[in-house]
Formats: sequence, structure tokens, C-alpha cells
Amino acid sequence: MKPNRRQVLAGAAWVVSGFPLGGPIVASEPIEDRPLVVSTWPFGKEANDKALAVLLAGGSTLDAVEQGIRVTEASGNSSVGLSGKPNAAGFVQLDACIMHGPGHQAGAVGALEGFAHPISVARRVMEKTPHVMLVGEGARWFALEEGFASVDIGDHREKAALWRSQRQKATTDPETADSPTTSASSAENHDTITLLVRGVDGTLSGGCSTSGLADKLPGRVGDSPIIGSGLYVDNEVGAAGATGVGENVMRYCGAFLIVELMRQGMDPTTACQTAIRRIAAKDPRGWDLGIHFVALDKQGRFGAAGTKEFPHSVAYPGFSQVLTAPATTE
Ligand code: SD4
Repeated sequence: MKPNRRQVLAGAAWVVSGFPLGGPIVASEPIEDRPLVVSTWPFGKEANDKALAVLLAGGSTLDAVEQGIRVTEASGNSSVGLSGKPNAAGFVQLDACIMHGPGHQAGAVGALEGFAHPISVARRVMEKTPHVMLVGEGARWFALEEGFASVDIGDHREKAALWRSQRQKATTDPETADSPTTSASSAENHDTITLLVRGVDGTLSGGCSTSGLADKLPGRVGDSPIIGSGLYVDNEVGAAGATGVGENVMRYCGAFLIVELMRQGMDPTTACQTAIRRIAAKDPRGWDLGIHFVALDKQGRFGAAGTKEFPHSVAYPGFSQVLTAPATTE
């Protein structure tokens, strides 16, 4: 049975039955013996299904995160992978990070050009270097050294000229003057995949991959690859991740904040909502922040919240759906 509209809108309170192990599942109640995958946006469903399949086949939570996110990176998504949004100079620079609860390990890449799977490069940074983050040319050099295949993304100057002329047209044509690419906070301007995994034994991992906001300055790195902002995993507590306007997340260490709120006893939905309220109360932009969070906890609960209605994807054995969190308000 699908949760009905009232149940979905109630956020943490909805109930789903039909789990193959029997009995109704109350999402806000701890369910300690199930694997769980939560990700941002409806396109996360396909990534979740892959991640869950990896888990059920005996793969690690880290494998599940990487393989799930690779699905989105390869899907032609307009904000993830090489098909993502070009920056203000017309070329795609990718950000990604991965975090593994055991050992509190993390790896990240920022402003990486010409690689199809930044999540895999981020994992390699975590596993093969003493560092957490590599950016730009250094990240590219490392990826090549590690044998990742590079993709020719063409001549920057040529692409920049084309992009500038398209932007010029978009901003002068009344039909397209409000094009998402001209507005950093418009809903269509962003769509990062952030994917969180809880293994059946409570092991937690997470990852994040994005082209970042359209029209960003070359070299701009958003929240997504920043540990504690776009993603945070604490194996004793839970995991959280973000999507939306990175500048409005990274000034508040959004994902870290949510995990710390869960540590204090909040369930994932309440923690996501509380973080949004706290940021909106402090930020000069008020509620016009364009930020959304997903979270899960050690006990197997999950939740999400956004400044606008926020579709996100949830999967566990016998269940894989897109749910909608209502906009968080004062
Ligand atoms: C960024 N947070 O670069 C990313 C964009 C995003 O959904 O999440 N889009 O700011």
C-alpha cells in the first residue's frame, strides 16, 4: 500500500505496510534490521534501486553509495555528471564527495573537469591518499594517475563563446528572460544527487555528486563536496545530505548540523526541519533559500525537509518510492 497524501504530508508520521517481512512499518520508529537508502529528488529512485541491489547482493554500504550515484552520473542528468550544467564560462566542472562511517573516512573532489564519475574519483581520494579533498587541476592529475578515463570536454574558449551568446539571448528574449540559468535560486537550476545508505548492521555511508549551480564562476565549489555541508556521516548517529543553493548550506554546515541535532535525540525529519528553520531565521534571505535536506539515522529512521516541497526517494526491501516532504514553514 502506498502512503496516502495525508500520511506523506505528515512527514515523519506516515505508515507503510507490505514489507515482505510482514507487519506495518512506521517510518519514524526505529527498524534496526533493515537496509535503507535515501536520496534526493525523484531521479534518486533509480540510484536507490541500484544501491539496494548492491547491498542485498552482499556489497558494502560504500559500494552501494558509489554504484548508486554512478547510475545518476551516467544517466544524462542535467545537473549531475558530464551532462550537467555548464559554468559561466561554458564548461562543466564537477563536485563530489563520499563518506564512510567506520573510521570516519572521507574523500572529495571539487571543480573536476572531464571525468564521467567524480564519485569514484572521490572514493579513490579517500582510499588512496592521506587527503580528504583535491580540486581543479590537481584532482584531474590524480584521476589520470589513477587510470580514470578522461573525456575531452572541448575547447573552453569555444564553449564559453557559445554559452555567452546563448545567455545573452536568454536574458534579452522576453520569453526566456526568467530562464533558470539566470537565477541561482530557481528550482530548476539545481538537482544534486545525495544518497545515504544504512546497512542491515547499522553501518552508514553517503555520497554526493553534482555539476553545481548553472552559471557559477569557474572554480566555484558549492556545498556538495564539502564534508559537513553537503554531506555528513557519523556512524554512531546518522547521516545527512543537502541539495539546493550551496552557498545557503555551506555557511551553516547544514549536514553536520542535522547529524548533531539527531545526536541530541531528534528524529531525521525533525532534525531536517529544525536546521531549515534555524538557517531561515538567521539568513538575510529568510525563507528564499532554495535548500533541501535528506537524513537517516542509526536506528533506521529517515526523513527530509525543504524550504519548498521536496520530492525525495526512499528504498528498502519491498519498498522503493518517491515521497514528498511538505515545505517547511515557520
Ligand atoms: C551547489 N548544492 O553546487 C549544489 C547544487 C545542488 O541541487 O544541490 N543542486 O550549490
